[in-house]
Amino acid sequence: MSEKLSFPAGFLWGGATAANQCEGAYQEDGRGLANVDVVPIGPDRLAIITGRKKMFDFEEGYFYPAQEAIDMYHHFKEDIALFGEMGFKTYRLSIAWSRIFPKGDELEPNEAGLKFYEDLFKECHKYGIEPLVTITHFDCPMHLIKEYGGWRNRKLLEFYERLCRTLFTRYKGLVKYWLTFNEINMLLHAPFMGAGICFEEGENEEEVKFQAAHHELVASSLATKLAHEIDPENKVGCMLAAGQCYPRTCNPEDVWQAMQEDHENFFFIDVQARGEYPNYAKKYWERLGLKLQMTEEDLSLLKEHTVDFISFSYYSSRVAAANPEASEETEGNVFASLKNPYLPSSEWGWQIDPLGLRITLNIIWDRYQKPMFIVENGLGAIDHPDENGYVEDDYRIDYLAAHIKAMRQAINEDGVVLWGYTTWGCIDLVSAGTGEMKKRYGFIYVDRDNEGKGSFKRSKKKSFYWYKDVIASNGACLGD
Ligand code: P53
Repeated sequence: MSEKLSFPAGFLWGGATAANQCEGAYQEDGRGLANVDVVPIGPDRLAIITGRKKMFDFEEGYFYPAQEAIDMYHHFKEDIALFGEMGFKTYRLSIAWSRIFPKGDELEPNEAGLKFYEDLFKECHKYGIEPLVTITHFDCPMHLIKEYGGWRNRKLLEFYERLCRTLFTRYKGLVKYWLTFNEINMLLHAPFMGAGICFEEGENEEEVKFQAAHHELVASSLATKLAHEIDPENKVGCMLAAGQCYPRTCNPEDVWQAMQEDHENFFFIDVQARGEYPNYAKKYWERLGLKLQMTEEDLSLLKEHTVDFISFSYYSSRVAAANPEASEETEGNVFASLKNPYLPSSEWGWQIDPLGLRITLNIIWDRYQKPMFIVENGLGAIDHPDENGYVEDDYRIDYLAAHIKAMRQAINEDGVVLWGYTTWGCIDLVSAGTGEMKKRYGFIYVDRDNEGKGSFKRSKKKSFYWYKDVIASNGACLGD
């Protein structure tokens, strides 16, 4: 086999999900309510996830897709068997914090919740699948939001640390790859989802967001410290919603704007990978007059406990301009961008840019020189199953093939270090952005619709067999 066509030996192929988007069973076995439960499908969703509309409990007249999601809580054995059949080497999933600590501030964990994930991890190992665990994927117990205001409050550090200690101790030997916070930079764009923050009338929103960011960053360092102490085998990563920002033109004003927007996102990873706040951030806070509370001890934790690897999601590149017109914006994404006229778009207006993945990999590698892990990538599309649930999803295969080739080039031709690749929503699940089921990413079709109807039946799509071949040939079957 030509070396150029293959991935490095031991490359971790797999798929990714998040607890709130697939588990359902939101009240089972002592689980507590979380922010992610009370975000409905429909026109109010965006205002709620961005912290502008307060919804702290279920309200009449709304549908909440996370309550049942795809009921993976009761289907996980069947689902992991299907991942095993595809040959997954790794499966990225997240822990629902409120299964482990239902309110978040208890001293003792909920055994039923711990047992659920223990069984799940054991099931993975049956098939030689290494779990890759996101400690928090946009979830925060509601009690911590109502009582403490979410991550704006320093008390969250203590609760998160307890969660981490519990997980690292209990799952020692079962899990060695950990991610501290999913898409940590999303906190700035969707603060209720990213940090359990709902803004109060008249408060300084920037100050609240960056204070919460500081708390999450210190929490991430604490987690890294603990993970290494409890088991030196543990590898801890940060997680960025990535996608290089291109300037709309070569006008230096546009280039400057694109650089500013990249800084907003790299800010988090600069801290997690390099151990200190970048000067551009300190200057920004100074200009805005933000007063952030941080201790010397916080800063030394950040310095001493940087991450082992850098993981990121990649769906698209972005475009920025100094003087954009509102009409040029792409639709349907909390992660705003201008339209790139050179690229096609998905049915949800997300632009498709495989070369952008190679560019993003190179930029991140140049910036940090730490091993990388692509933990989300994929195409959300409308599927048309036949009577057996079979979907001829060539559009999804084309998207993934092009992105896999781009990352193969980044590894084999550019020399970046990439540990693995997990496609997003390897089994159809609820969309984080819109709450829809109709926006599907999976190799496995799930019979469930936007209104909550369907049998939860799983069936294999064409891409299921395709991805199986990709993994079995370690990427070589894709050809040039
Ligand atoms: P969906 C946008 C909006 C919300 C979450 O997104 C996002 C993004 C993309 O940058 O991030 C991730 O479901 C997230 C997943 C999510 C996935 O993108 O809106 O980590 O939870 O499902 C895809 O199509």
